[in-house]
Amino acid sequence: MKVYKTDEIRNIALIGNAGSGKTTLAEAMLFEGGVINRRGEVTAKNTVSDHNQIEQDYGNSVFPTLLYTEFNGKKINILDTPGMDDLCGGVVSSLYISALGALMINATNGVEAGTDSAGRHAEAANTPLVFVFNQLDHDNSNFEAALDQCKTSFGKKVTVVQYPVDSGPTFSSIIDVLKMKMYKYGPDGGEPEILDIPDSEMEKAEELHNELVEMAAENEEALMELYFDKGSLTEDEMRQGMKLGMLERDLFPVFCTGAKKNIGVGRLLEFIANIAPGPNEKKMCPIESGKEVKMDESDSPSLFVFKTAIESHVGEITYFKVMSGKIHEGLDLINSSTGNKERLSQVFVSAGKTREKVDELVAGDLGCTVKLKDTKYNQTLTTKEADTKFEPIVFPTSRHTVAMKAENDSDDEKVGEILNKIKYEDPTFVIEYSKELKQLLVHGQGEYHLNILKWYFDVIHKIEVNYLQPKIPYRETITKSAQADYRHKKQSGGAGQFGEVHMIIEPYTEGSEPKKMFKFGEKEQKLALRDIQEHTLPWGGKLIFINSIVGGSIDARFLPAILKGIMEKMEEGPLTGSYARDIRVYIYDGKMHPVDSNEISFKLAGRNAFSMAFKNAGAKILEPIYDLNVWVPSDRMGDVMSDLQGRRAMIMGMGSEKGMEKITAKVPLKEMNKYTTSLSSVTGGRGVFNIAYGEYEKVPSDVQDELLKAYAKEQEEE
Ligand SMILES: Nc1nc2c(ncn2[C@@H]2O[C@H](COP(=O)(O)OP(=O)(O)O)[C@@H](O)[C@H]2O)c(=O)[nH]1
Ligand SMILES: [Mg+2]
Repeated sequence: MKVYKTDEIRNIALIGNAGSGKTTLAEAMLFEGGVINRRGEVTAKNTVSDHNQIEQDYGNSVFPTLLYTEFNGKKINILDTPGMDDLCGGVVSSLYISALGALMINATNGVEAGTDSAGRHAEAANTPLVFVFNQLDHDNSNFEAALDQCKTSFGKKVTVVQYPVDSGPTFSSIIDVLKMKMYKYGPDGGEPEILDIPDSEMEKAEELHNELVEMAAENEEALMELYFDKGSLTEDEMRQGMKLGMLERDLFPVFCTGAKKNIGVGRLLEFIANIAPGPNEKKMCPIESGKEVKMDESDSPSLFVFKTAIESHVGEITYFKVMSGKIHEGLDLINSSTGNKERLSQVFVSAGKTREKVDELVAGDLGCTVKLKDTKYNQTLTTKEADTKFEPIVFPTSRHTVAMKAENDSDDEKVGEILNKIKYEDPTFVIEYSKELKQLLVHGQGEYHLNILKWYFDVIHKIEVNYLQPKIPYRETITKSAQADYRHKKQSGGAGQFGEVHMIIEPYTEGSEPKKMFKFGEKEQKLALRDIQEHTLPWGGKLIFINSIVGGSIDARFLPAILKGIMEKMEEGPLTGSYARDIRVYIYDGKMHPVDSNEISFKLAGRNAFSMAFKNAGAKILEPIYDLNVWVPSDRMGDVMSDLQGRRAMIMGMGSEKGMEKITAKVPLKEMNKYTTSLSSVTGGRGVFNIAYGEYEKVPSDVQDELLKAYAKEQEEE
């Protein structure tokens, strides 16, 4: 393959709802560019893009696949992405490295769940878009209705460049209002006849042409003036204006295809090759540290890894974008995250599962390599001198968590190893062993996402694994002050043990001051504040430990042991065994024995005094509350709200955002089980949400009673 220069490269991500035709379009693009000479079909499981067994089993793309085609002297790198929002990791990374997203619309269905989410990811990545209306050959396709929906969701930036003359089963002709020509395709698509626009369409075509010219002129004053002077723009001026508009994301041009029949694909490629922004025209990915490099072949080489995949017989394949300079086989670079050396033993371009070795790749191009020692997605390879490190892609936080358990305990270790590999293939899986819950937690994007994970265990590794509901990390705290004394004494046989501790505990809140006087019934207790230690607890919250001992009733050397005893009890809270938090403890008196007092004795005395005081201090169970944002179509607001009310949600706000209603709420984690599925079912798949830990709050008393009962039962059984 010839070496393509930076301005001869285009990187596009195909995005949109599952089933809109991305994989089919990618296939036709490769065919049009002569990279393949026969088009495969998704249903026949023989497309270049959906080459993984899991994709063929599911009949759907699961990973982003890197492909390329060559057209009009340009190399067009294509990232075919999955449409299910559960698999959005691949969409996010593809949009990050592309200068253009092609948002596919199924003209039968209009704006779908995956259209909304793909649009949102493109916005977050600041990636320009074209809209590709596909499936125009369907009986029920309705270009106008789908276009209206897109304008409602994405605004009037959505501007027609093409519209179909005859959508439906006889679909064969497209009017192009940029070229002001009609493209007429034969039954096998491919090369069209380029005809004059028929009189019957002229008025509509001219109107749309003028709209397009206006949109193109809008982004540059000079063009706007020309347009007012002449009343039109030349093709070159149009190109310049459209490119600017696209780069600003002020113009989303609309194209028409019938991907399965290869209709409109060549013309779309021509537009991408001639007008769409190149890699050096979109703003460079920001750097975190090191030298600021330019997307130019003359600069020092650097590359950014956006995907790692494991393929049988090959091992790990590392996909990257050349960010600066040029790279070739045998080049030694360093990984700027780890400082380790890596050699590019081979450099490939990639078309699905086939790879072709190339001599050189220059800034802006996408490719892959194999046999790197230890370089994963989001890392930069660069020269030692430049030490450039690009900012990582920020993947969406998880929305669904399960606890994973091998059916046979003997498989536990293997399960851990497999998960550790899979998490590098799909960055949106987050694996965590919770010591607190004693569960292996897998965080993902939704139930579908986690079902895909299970497929690996069932089909590839043949290990039976089960998904369990994750336990809730409750906390315990107190709501009022209490006092307790405890004497630990053991004087039978051998060395004796003796320690006595008097303590007061009270609730701690951020910023509150310790007190010098407490009153329990008639009894007043005055306190000296001799030494105040603030301990930030590993599980959140604080323990304030105050030495209020006067007159040497306990030696200072025993205080660490008392603290240790309290900490032990806080790790295993007195109510339900959950971590305790936000408590202030005053140790104000006690007794020692000249011979028998030792650290063990004071640890036990501290622990038991704390436990006794805790139970008299209005102890409460706390539960984690999450901050939830939900976006729903307005006609589904009622259903979504009543579902939230059933989940003990506290609604914090409501508002409109991009044609959707946005609800913000606080919801207990306990009630968020399977929210992905229920939101999807009440909103016909269009509702989306994100969720993040907020704070701990006291549980309502009925929930506390339930938890206490459950804990008592558990203790009995043990
Ligand atoms: N009739 C028709 N079917 C299409 C068209 N494009 C794709 N398909 C079919 O729609 C289904 C989904 O296509 P696919 O490319 O997998 O969609 P993706 O999920 O967006 O990648 C497949 O069965 C395709 O053969 C089209 O333009 N017309
Ligand atoms: Mg696909």
